[in-house]
Amino acid sequence: MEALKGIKVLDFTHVQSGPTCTQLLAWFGADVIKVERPGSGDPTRGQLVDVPGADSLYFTMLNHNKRSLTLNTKNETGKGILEKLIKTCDVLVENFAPGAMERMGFGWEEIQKLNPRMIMASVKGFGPGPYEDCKVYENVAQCAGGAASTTGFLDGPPTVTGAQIGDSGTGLHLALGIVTALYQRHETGKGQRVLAAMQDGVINLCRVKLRDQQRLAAGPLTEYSQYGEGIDFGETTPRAGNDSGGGQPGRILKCKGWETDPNAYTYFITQAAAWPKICKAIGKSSWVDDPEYATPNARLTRLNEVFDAIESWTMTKTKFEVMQICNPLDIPVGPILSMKEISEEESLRETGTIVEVDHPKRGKYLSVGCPVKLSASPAKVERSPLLGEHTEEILKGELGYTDQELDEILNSGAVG
Ligand code: CAO
Repeated sequence: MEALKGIKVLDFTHVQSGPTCTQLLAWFGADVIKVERPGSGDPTRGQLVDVPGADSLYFTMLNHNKRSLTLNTKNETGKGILEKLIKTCDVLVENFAPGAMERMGFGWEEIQKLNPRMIMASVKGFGPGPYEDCKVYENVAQCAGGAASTTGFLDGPPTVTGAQIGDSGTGLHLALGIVTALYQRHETGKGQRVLAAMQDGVINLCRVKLRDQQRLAAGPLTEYSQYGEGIDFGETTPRAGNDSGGGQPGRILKCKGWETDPNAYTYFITQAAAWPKICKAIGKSSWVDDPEYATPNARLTRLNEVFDAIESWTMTKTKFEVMQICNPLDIPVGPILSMKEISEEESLRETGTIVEVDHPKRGKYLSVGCPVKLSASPAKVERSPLLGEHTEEILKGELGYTDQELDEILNSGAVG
């Protein structure tokens, strides 16, 4: 039994943020009907194309387990079909530019009138305020949400991260809002609006950086490397390079092969409790009781020396050997895994986090499966739909149009 079986989602999402959300709902068992513009569909179908004539990986990896309905929602017949769909679905998800749903004639007021139980969920770049009308993309959200100003090295420019925290991160937030609203609907019988602004989602993920902003009032942030290096703090949370955010000094260190392999590195945390074991492992047993090194406070001004010593040791081992040696000793380390290594990792295939999917036009490709595992609702990853693949099935099966009505709809240009 799938957890969201019976829930119908009218999916007006495109690009990345919204599709991430509806893909999760689909994996949890919801029937997700992706509404796409006739002829072109979600613009990502044709972006970053690697197999000519086939939907791109950008699209296929974000739209598993959905059905595709082509519908021109600005055409009169199309509007009528959309009204019917709104009446039969539980959730409408959209990430259009601000005001697009209203311009289409389907703002929250109209949707409530058509279906008071409908949950209308939106991703927007910003919440209400000076920027609410702006169109926003991933890196804009990373910048406006505080991630870029706190990422990178102190002597370098603000930096964006490879993790799509603005798009996929906001999609995750929205999915939680939707299932929460569905839960509340059991009590109230009514739908509600759910808004996840990309700026807000990124700020939420940067929570510890706002923590540090406030801690500055009480003095320098001693766990940041710049403290040990004698560099003054300014008025705002600085970029911390690869420092660990939890108050335990950590860095990325070279491992065997670093000269030729850009990912032959390990993360290494000098967690206080593990200090004696770290010293013994790297051949510096004398540091265990030496008052110059024995306590976290004593080490703060010596972190460069400490990490240099650890690195001299990690450079003699592969990143996996470092893991094998340190894990049993409870020394927190982690290999820097490349995307190639992740795609080839057997254990990730076994858990369904990395899955191989077959597609009629592009053949087999790798995708990321559902990252949240429900014991009673396992997610089976199915390929993304071709454009309009389920149009007829939905119009006849869900909305009850006859063959003759279907012909009229086709002739009207509302679908196709
Ligand atoms: N039938 C008829 N019209 C349709 C349609 C359909 N099936 N689907 C979309 N359209 C229309 C919309 O109604 C809109 O028309 P108007 O401009 O006349 O209102 C038009 O297509 C364009 O939609 P859009 O505004 O969403 O697209 P855009 O390329 O201008 O902007 C984006 C893209 C992503 C910047 C914008 O949608 C946005 O800011 N979304 C919110 C934030 C977000 O999710 N960003 C992340 C995107 S991933 O990096």
